[in-house]
Amino acid sequence: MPPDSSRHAGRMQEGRSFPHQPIMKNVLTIFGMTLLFAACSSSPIQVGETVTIDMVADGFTPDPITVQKGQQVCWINKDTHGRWPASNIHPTHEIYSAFDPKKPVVVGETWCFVFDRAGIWRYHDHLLPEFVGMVNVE
Ligand SMILES: [Cu+2]
Repeated sequence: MPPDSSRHAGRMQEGRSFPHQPIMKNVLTIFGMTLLFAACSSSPIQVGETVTIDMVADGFTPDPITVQKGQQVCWINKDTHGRWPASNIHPTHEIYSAFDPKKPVVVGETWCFVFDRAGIWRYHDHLLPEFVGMVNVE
């Protein structure tokens, strides 16, 4: 009787532990992937997130920023007059000519641009060229 019941108990424990293993593995895998994703998303900013730069009375904020190639960056005008973010060099904007709304962004409006070229892209406000910024595209 005692050997039988102990063998039975042993089998029961095995039977209990086996179904848990794949679940624990999945939990650990998901946990690991979450950590990896969190580590990757801290910096630089990942493609797909909305990256917004405020155009305020004293310039651009945040500045500088680092994004991945293909990232859309939006400039929102929180100033009290028209603003115009554009690629250097003022006044031609020829370093990255597509990086230019070609007209002022009115108060409260947003202008967005997708950076499809890696590089360090310096820009300025075409209406207030003393305001400068930088987008680092990796
Ligand atoms: Cu300019």
